[in-house]
Amino acid sequence: MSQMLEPFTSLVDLRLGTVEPRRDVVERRLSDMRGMYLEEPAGGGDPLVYTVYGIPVPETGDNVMSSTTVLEPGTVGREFYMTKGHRHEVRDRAEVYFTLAGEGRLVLATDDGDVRVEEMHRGTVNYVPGNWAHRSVNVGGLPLVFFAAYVADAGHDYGTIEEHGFPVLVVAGDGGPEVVDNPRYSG
Ligand code: PAN
Ligand code: ZN
Repeated sequence: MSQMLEPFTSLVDLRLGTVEPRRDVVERRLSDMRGMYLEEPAGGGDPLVYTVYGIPVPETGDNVMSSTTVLEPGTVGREFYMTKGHRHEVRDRAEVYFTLAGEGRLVLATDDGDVRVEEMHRGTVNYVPGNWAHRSVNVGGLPLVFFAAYVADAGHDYGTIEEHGFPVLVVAGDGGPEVVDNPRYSG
């Protein structure tokens, strides 16, 4: 049996994506994404790529974990800034993404190499079924801000994506974002 929790309330800034009270903030910089882009990042510094503001609860199957993600605009080569992407450690755990600001794409893939690319913009609710690896990509010029909620015992498995990547990349094309095959994908 998990412990009884007291009800509590958090406040999300719908434009900035920050959460009050601040409990658990994780920053990912370009150096944390080493090897995930086709091209080596050019230029100096180590820019912030995204921030996750967590609303932590005990990691049990009867709780719902939630967070906001603020994904900065930018590119490495032709690839847009993106999250690392992961599968859930407990593979069948599902998740919901609700976009508050910005414009993005949600790339999803199964172990069999099935792939989907879903739209993200203010108001979209993306359902991420269990067994689909997922990564979000900022294809706009402003921060992409979304709220995520998932079964709290899901856990995050980054290793598979770090090793194999996703089957497709989202890149800047002449007429806007394009989805292209990932030449380095090894399924
Ligand atoms: C999200 C992600 C968040 C950051 O809350 O964890 O957007 O992406 P990475 O975890 O891939 O770095 C989620 O999908 N949680 O399960
Ligand atoms: Zn997830």
